[in-house]
Amino acid sequence: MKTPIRVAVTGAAGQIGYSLVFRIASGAMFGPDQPLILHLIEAPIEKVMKALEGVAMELDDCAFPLLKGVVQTSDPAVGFTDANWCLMVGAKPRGPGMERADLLKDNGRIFIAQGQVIDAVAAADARVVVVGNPANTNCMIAASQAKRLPPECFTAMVRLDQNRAQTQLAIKAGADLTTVQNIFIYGNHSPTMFPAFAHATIGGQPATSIITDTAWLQGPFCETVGKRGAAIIAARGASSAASAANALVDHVRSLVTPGTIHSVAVKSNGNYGFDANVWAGMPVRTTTPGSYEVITSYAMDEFAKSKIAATNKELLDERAFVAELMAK
Ligand code: NAX
Repeated sequence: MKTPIRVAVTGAAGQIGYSLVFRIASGAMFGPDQPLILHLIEAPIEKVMKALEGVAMELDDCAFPLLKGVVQTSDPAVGFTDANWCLMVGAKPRGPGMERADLLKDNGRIFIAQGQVIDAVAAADARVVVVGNPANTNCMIAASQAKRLPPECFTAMVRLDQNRAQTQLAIKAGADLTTVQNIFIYGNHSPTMFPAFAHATIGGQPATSIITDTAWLQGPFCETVGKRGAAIIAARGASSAASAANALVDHVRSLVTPGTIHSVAVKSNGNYGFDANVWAGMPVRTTTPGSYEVITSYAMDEFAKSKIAATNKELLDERAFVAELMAK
């Protein structure tokens, strides 16, 4: 029997949390032979902590063989202690009339504080994954506070966007989903993201040789993927939750499975024309469990370059909003 790993989840009583923690405890994220201890972290609000207690009770009631313990806390210093994986889902939602700049700053404060705590108390091999929006910028903010953990340990999730893009290509081509490969997301987790269809394959053939409607690829395809979150809200009256939790399972599962190539938002280091210091979606290959190398070999045509320039600009604008916060 392997030693249990510690998996911290913020916002564990929220929508995504409620879909996520049961999948983790079942073994979907780390595999059927990896026992784990869940650290459920929530905001220090009585009603929310009560709801978290209910989540923990339901985890008990599932009798998951791999689940070796559950910590419930509103104190990040307790929740992140010795955590091998820090899954940062909790964030403040955008309220009515709230400006994007205010959302960036409010969430920035959460990610500054939690980034500092993670750096101080998490396990030596800790990996941090940010889901709470604006995910790329929150990830950059958390990483900016780390003195011990290198920036490569901090990733943000664009896997939901990759999954959405894969499905849209399969539907358009009338092909089985599993035959669609190499569709990667570049840039921000926002409507400016770029699903690079020119590199995708369907049944081993270039996707563009099967879907020859370039106008559809450049227009409705990119828009549908970019605005899918809003479409889900319009239909469901609530934001994507089960699919977001599923994407986080995929993100981490791919990161612990050497050889997997998948979309992750990472510190750009100047790759693909992104500013060196923003966290941007791009393809990575998992090398050893929890580590990866960026795949830098994909060539970009003029259309792709213009899409990347737009999403890079948005990331730079977001960084400008929070620069003061990070400097403190
Ligand atoms: P909910 O509002 O249902 O849940 C968020 C939870 O976070 C709440 O229970 C809240 O109490 C908790 N929380 C707030 N501040 C906290 C703090 N300082 N420490 C610990 N917990 C805290 O939102 P949900 O639908 O679960 O979405 C969570 C986040 O994911 C949001 O920011 C959302 O925008 C973002 N998303 C990101 C996606 C992505 O692909 N990167 C897609 C789905 C989702 O929209």
